[in-house]
Amino acid sequence: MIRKGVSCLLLSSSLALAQPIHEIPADWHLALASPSPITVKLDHFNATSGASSVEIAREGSSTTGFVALMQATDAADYRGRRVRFSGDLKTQDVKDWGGLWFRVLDARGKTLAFDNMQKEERRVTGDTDWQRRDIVIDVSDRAANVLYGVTLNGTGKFWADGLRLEVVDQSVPITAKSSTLNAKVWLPSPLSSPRNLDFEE
Ligand SMILES: [Ca+2]
Repeated sequence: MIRKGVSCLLLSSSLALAQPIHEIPADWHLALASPSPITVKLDHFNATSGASSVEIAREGSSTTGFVALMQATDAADYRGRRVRFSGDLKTQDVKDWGGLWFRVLDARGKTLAFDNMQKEERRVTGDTDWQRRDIVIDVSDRAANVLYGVTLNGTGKFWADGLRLEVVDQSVPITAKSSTLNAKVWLPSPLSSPRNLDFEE
């Protein structure tokens, strides 16, 4: 996801930032590579679960760069099982695309499976009202952690709410095959189970 020529920052919800100010939801982390201003905040006017969603906005004329919210969880509850990562997504004037993403990592940090909805027929772009979207993936019995979140590539406004991570049976078709990628990814401290998936805090 990281593109050359663009500075990359990894931020945690525990960090206080001088400029710009990001309201990163509790238990989430922010990864970004953006040459133009971005805003991350809880939106109390647009929500599909509870009282708030998360809104990511990115300005500028260049669509180069991305913003990702991420959370890591121990894979114990999902190892050797098929999981569905789903959520409600909404966009406004998104140039390029937004989506959910999900990554399975082994104990050495190697990627065992990955999906980010980047393919043309699955990405969310332009103006869209709330739609339920999902990623279905087989978590290897060698998995140590799962890493997941939402991403906005390019510019515009993107909302997410009501995320859910659940085990499903084998009748649910997968959206991505397992693949081994050697690129190391940054792994925040894994939680024992997902938290604040509905962006209420
Ligand atoms: Ca919510």
